[in-house]
Amino acid sequence: MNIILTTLNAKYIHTNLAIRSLKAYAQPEYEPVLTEYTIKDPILNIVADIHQKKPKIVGFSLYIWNIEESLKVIRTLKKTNPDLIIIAGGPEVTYDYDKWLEKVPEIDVIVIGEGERTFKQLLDYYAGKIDLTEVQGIAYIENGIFKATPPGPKLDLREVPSPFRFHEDLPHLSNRVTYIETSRGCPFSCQFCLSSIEVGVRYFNREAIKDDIRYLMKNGAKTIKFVDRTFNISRSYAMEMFQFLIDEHVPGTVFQFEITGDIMRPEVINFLNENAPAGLFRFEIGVQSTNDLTNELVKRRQNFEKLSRTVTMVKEGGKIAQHLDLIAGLPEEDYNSFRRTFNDVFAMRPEELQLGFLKLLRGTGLRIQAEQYGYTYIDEAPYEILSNNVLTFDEILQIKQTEDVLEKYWNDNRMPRTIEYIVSHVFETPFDFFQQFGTYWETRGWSRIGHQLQDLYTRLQAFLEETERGDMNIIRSLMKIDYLAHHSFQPRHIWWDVELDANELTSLEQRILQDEHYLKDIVTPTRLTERNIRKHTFITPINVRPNGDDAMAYCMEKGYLITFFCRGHKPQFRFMRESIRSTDKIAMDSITVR
Ligand code: B12
Ligand code: SF4
Repeated sequence: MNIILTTLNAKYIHTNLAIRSLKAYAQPEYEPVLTEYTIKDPILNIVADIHQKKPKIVGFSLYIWNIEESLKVIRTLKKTNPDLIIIAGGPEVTYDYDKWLEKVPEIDVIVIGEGERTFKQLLDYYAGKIDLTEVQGIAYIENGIFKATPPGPKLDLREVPSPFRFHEDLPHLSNRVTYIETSRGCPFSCQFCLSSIEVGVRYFNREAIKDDIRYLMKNGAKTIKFVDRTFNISRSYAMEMFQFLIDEHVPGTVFQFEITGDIMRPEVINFLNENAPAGLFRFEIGVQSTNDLTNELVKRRQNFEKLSRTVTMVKEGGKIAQHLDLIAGLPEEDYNSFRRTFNDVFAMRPEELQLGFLKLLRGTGLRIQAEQYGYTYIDEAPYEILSNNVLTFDEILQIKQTEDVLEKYWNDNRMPRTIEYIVSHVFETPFDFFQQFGTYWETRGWSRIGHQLQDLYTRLQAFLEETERGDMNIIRSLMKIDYLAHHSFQPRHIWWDVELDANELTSLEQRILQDEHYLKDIVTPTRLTERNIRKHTFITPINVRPNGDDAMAYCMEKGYLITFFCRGHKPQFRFMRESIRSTDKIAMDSITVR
């Protein structure tokens, strides 16, 4: 029996864990062939590829990001072979399955919820071993009548075989994300989330997971993401895993986790701060909203104070990158409340902050309560909201405009000093900066085009100059430092006009040569020659004097920023006073590059 398990991933780097788990469970009796595409692939290419494999059964793994494209594939595929059996599974069809069956007659059967055992039972049915009514947890239409069978008991996950031992996966481990689960279910009940529906948390076999991780690392996996809904529900379990990963990780591997911030104990963070190698772990923390009423309405119990403590401690530890998520459009969170949420969270200066817009997922409590909160939303996936009783579509668009600049100017860490200055000294709040700049950005169509690094600088400068915001003497100086900090060599392009003529430059270089201490501690054994100075330094006037090791500290003073580039090192900075006399030492303050 020729069986295919397939899906359309959101992007090439993603992989689908479900089809691997289904295959592992179906073996050894059945040998489904795994084949993955992306939502960007042309429909006909996908159809042709599947068709040429001559399957009898094709199972589709369906999610919010692929349902629309997958349905096109399913419809076309069935036209090429009406006898083909199409099985659909995944969170997107687990709810409203009666509507899906009615809407898409090309689907023969839908598997509801957890799929491993049910899928194997279905294969048994198609192999003639059992009756269809014996298959647990499916929905189908028979002679025009809708039928659904009751689900079986939840799987004992400790006995589920490993989904990671397929040879065909090995070549891709290093360049794609490997998803791994150590538990299923979530004890919380956030009404916008599908994971709130399943009751209880079940764990996989710990030792088997450790073996899987060893195997994945040995075979080149670089990014391993745990899909557990909140990895740290059980402290002892999380600690055991962290310890294992610290002890046995292969350098270069990154492990990502979804963490619940407020239940993370300080001793766990202290442990990580002391023991985890920098860059080994990355935490994703859903904050969603800091509005108490909103959290109460969506049944999300969250202690923002404790969450802030976690984020701050992790940040101070400097070992673990954090990504914080917000959702705009939750009940009773109007524009001003969202602005507050944003600012509350931005105050922690997370490395990455992402705005999401509420999606009314099939099966969730909020979708059922949509009318009560006056939600309007897109009928098709991803069911994003357009408005509710406290937020208009215009306001949603205004919030959306912050997304692109937040991504480029904060999350990408292109100009930390400049943005820090702007959000704390120029605009009333960080949200106001990102929002107003975002609107300016959007109006000029910049969200639809690519940008070189220097464009980001000229665009920010244009915005601030045009809107007459901030002291450009300071801002331009900070921008110069940020720009140069992003280079490993003398920049080919600068975004500002050259301000020094050849004579001035030469005399500054001569001045540097006079200072015997200069460069010595920057790099040895570089000889102090005119040629070397010209080759390795970049000199530009600035109006602020950076202060020592604190990347964000500076004082107002006119002078020159001397940037020294040396292969294999981050650029080194020195500040030279404008009024320097031949006997003065060049200020040796360095600037830490974040
Ligand atoms: C990995 C992941 C992603 C990846 C996508 C990876 C990819 N392949 O492309 C990324 C990061 C891109 C992503 C993004 C989003 N995601 Co996401 N994501 C997940 C996550 C964390 C893991 C999925 C997984 O592998 N689970 C483990 C497998 C084994 O479980 P499973 O998927 O449920 O599969 C079982 C059954 O469903 C069934 N089954 C599944 N497929 C099939 C197929 C057949 C034939 C059969 C028989 C059975 C079957 O059997 C499986 C085994 O029991 C889940 C949460 C979670 N832990 O499940 C959310 C989740 C799938 N995401 C969700 C959402 C809402 C989103 C976003 C919209 C969030 C946002 N930003 O607003 C975006 C959308 C992206 C887009 N471009 O539009 C929702 C799903 C809603 C839905 N109806 O699909 C989930 C469930 C989170 C939640 N709790 O609400 N996501
Ligand atoms: S949002 Fe997070 S904590 Fe809330 S139910 Fe979903 S997975 Fe659980």
